[in-house]
Amino acid sequence: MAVFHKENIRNIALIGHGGEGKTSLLEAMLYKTKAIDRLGKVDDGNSVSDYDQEEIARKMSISLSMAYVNYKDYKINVLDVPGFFDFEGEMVAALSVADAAIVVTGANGTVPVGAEKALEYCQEKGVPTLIWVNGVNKENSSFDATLDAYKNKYGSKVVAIELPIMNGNNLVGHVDILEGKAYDVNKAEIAIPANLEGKYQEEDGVLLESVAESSEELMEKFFGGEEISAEEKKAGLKSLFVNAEKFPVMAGVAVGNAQITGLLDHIIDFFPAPGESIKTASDAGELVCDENGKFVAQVFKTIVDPFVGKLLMFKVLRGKVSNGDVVLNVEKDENEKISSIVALRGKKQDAMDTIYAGDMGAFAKLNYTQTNNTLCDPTAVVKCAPIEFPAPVISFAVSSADKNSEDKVFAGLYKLMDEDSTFKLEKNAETNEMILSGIGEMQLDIICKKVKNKFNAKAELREPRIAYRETIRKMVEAEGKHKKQSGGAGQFGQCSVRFEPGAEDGIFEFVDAVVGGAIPRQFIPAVEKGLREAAPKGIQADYPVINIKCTVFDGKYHPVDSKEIAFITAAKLAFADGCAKASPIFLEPVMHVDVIVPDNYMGDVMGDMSKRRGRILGTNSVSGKTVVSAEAPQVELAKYATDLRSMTQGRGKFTLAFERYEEVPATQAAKIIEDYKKRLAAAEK
Ligand SMILES: Nc1nc2c(ncn2[C@@H]2O[C@H](COP(=O)(O)OP(=O)(O)OP(=O)(O)O)[C@@H](O)[C@H]2O)c(=O)[nH]1
Ligand SMILES: [Mg+2]
Repeated sequence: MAVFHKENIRNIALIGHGGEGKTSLLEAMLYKTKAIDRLGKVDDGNSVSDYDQEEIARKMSISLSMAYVNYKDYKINVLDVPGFFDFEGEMVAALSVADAAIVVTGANGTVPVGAEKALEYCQEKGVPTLIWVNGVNKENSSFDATLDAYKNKYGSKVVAIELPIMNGNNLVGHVDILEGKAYDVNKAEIAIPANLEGKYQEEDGVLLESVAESSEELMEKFFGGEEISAEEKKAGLKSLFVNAEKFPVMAGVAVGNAQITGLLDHIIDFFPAPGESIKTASDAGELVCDENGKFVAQVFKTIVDPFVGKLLMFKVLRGKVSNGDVVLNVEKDENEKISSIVALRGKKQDAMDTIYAGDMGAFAKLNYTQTNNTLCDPTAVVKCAPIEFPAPVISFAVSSADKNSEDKVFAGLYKLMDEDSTFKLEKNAETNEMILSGIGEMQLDIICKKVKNKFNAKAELREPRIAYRETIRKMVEAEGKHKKQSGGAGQFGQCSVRFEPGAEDGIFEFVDAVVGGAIPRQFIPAVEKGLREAAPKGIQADYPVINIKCTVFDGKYHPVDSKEIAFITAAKLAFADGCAKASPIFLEPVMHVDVIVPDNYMGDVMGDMSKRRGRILGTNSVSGKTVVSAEAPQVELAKYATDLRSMTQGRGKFTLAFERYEEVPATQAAKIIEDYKKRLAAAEK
């Protein structure tokens, strides 16, 4: 394959709301540049970038995929990002390496939430973003209404650079506002259609005003009424675009006789080359994209294939890498020998010898490397700033449907974790459950499907158990007596214990107040041991008892039959009897929640919190959004990620942190006991 240097490389991410045509647009780019000889369709399951079994089944992207497009003398690396909210991590990964983004948006006159979130993220990170109004051939579509919707939301940041020329539902050409010319679909110049003249003048005015902002010189020309040439317009808008100050808007069609050539041209002449827009941070400061420097690359995505092994997508940030090189994995502190570099087109791999700074590819056959690792020249160690993936917000307990394939389920899940940095698998030591956490229910469901497809084992999800605690509210005294005299040596131990709320360490306190040898000294530790063993096993259910003080103050013994084990058992009996009478209660974990929503959702969020037994602590305004701070029981927040998403159409975010334990109300306590009995019954079966 031809070798590409940074001037001739463009790295772009296709992002936006789900189902607006990102994957189709990439397919069209490949088709129009003759990389493929027929235009695949997402719906037919034969597109280049939606190749995974689950993507084909669901007719949607679920994982970031990469394909290079050769156009003129350029290599355009396109990252096709899934739009559905659960896969936000894929967008974060793509935008950590892309030098620009294209928000693909339908032509139905609205700004969908996915596009809004994508633009917000790009603005936050300073990623140059073009808006591609897709599917102008669809019934009832309107480019003008869509442009207006974006202008209403983003004001003068939005600048049309092309107008589609429609004949009914057919796209037959476009007006290039930068050049002030019109072209048909074969790029032959035509007159600007009379019905578009007015619109063209209007948008050209917006464009000129925008361009004037790019330099003093153009500003003077603009106000002086002097003509600004097409070249000046292009250069001015390019610098505003590259600085993420303006969103140029174009339109087209990604299916059928796809119309996207204008986009390809703009990608090569308008979009930033690597290093021109996004700066790469590292522990040694900014990394300058220079192929003569020492090698540094960052791995931004891993694909796991049970047969082929792992494929690691990377971007070379400095220097170059060739087969045969030995590089250092900085995070793992291990050397890796590079032996298989490929360029990807969906699942298709094209072997490469060398990749230069600014370009992307994938490594196969590495031993230690994972997503978010830096690979570098061992003589110039530097660590890239890590990609900050979104933290998990929803959890389920995961188990194997079939007891015999438990190992396979967990091994599969651990392997898939390489592929998706936004889910975690952890054992909850307290409830003894394996907890699978992620961004949304669909993501976790798909992970389980992948375990089935790729590792042939069935994983099951259920709501996780809450780590309740138990305690007592009253002081009581109780007696425990253990006596056994059937055959052989007997056993005898008896103790009187006072149980009361409160413990020095907040968990368990033991006091020996036995006088006069009612229990001989050597058996006091046995009493303590019995009580300490009983406490973690619960009172009304099987949750650990905390904040309890146990004072042994009396007892009886037998000179022959008293043994350690007899006092341990007696103490346990005293514990069960005493605590049951001491007004036992359950305690539940209460979480601190910060919910970040656009202002107009504040009321809904607060109302909903009170239905969850939540307490509002306050509200705050942060960069145009409201932060609602509240406390609510963990059990009421189990599916908050899903509920908040539907309450805010996906615009809300939240963080959770454990705050403290609090008493469970009686109705809730009854449920806990019922659940415990069910578990007991199930365990007996
Ligand atoms: N008429 C028309 N349909 C289109 C166009 N582009 C895409 N579609 C259809 O829209 C649907 C969704 O297209 P995709 O390419 O899968 O959209 P996506 O943005 O990749 O979706 P996600 O990956 O799920 O976010 C498919 O049925 C496409 O055939 C277009 O330009 N015109
Ligand atoms: Mg897609």
